[in-house]
Amino acid sequence: MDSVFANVVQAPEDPILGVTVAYNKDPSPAKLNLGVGAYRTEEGKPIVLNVVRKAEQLLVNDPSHLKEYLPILGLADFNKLTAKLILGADSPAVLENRIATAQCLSGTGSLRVGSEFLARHYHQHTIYIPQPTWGNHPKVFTSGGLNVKSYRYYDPTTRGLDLQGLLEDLNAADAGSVVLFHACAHNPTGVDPTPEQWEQIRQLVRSKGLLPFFDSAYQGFASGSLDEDAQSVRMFVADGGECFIAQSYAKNMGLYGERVGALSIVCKAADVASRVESQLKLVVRPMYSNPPIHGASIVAKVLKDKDLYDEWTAELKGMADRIISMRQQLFDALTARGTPGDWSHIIKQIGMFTFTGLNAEQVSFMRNEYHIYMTSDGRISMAGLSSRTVPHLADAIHAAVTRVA
Ligand code: PLA
Repeated sequence: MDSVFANVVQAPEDPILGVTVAYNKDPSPAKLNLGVGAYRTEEGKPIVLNVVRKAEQLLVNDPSHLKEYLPILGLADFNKLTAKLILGADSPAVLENRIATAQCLSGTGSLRVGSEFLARHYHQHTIYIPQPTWGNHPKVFTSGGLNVKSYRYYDPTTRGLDLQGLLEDLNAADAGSVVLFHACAHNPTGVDPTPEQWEQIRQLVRSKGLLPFFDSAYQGFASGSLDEDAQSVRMFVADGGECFIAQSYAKNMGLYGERVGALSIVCKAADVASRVESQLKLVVRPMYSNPPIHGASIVAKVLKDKDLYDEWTAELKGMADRIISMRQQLFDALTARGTPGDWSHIIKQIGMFTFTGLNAEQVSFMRNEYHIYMTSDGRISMAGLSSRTVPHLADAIHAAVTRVA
């Protein structure tokens, strides 16, 4: 008898996580995974931050720390502190209790819960996402019940922001549309608006009555400063208007597999926020009931304790600085090889990734000949690189550019 699933077709691997699957199968000792954005040390190893180890030790030693279910919207302390982290402790929205926050399954889960909430309670179901954007965005929002459209963002000829195109597209968007922004360190381009450009965008968004949805997956990872990387979001919240924010602790606290993040909905009034919060529970309860306790407890410990917090920001700055130094080293290595083309975007781009401009053929050449793995759009994770591996990557890029059209 045939299986009742005999007609199920083989699905393709995920464009980002599938790179790791291919990498794991490669027996070459020279292999290098620059696909997924996961931080590696100078030795090429994953790390658990010291501050996270300390917080975990405190939790283990605390007999009052249990494994009970959390409330539907998660750990209350965690939620408060997480909203403060992105908005600033002195934010009027925080002080006036105008924020509904749900602890969610990292950044992805926060985006998804936000999407489901919008599909149920917001009159406009269209969300505009930048072109290009993180590959999972369209899938999350479509699965979450929204219609996805895109706005121009990146200009390949200048390797910079297409501000004109962005403003035109948002100006032409249907009234009330949701607009997704990367709070900082745009993935995959590494191109962020300047503060002046953000201000222009903000004015347009508010005058058109669009609803901003910030994806903050890299706070602190771009500049090394948590406050600086939150400026875009704070600018929008300062005008008193509403917005959605999805936060992730995967990168900035290295809690990837703990799946810890939050969705915050900033409202105009406290009573609205409290009703919104009540409805968020109805979204979450049938989906996964309530979020996991471990990661959120670690984060709450770190954010609550001044010494741990200071230690965290120092470790975070160390990671951001190492990534920035990898940019310089790669740029210098290509310059030393006389690799054809202008590579200054490597040092200009912001955050975890360099959007190299390499095409899909060059990417597959580098995989086949040099065992270097990256996404087919030519994005490389600078956080996966180290001083030891820069020459290998530079050789590979040089060969790809000179030998593959
Ligand atoms: N938003 C953006 C812009 C991201 O780049 C990522 C992760 C997420 C949200 C979700 O992260 P989280 O759910 O783990 O908190 N992007 C990674 C990993 C780092 C991935 O694709 O899942 C990337 O390599 O692009």
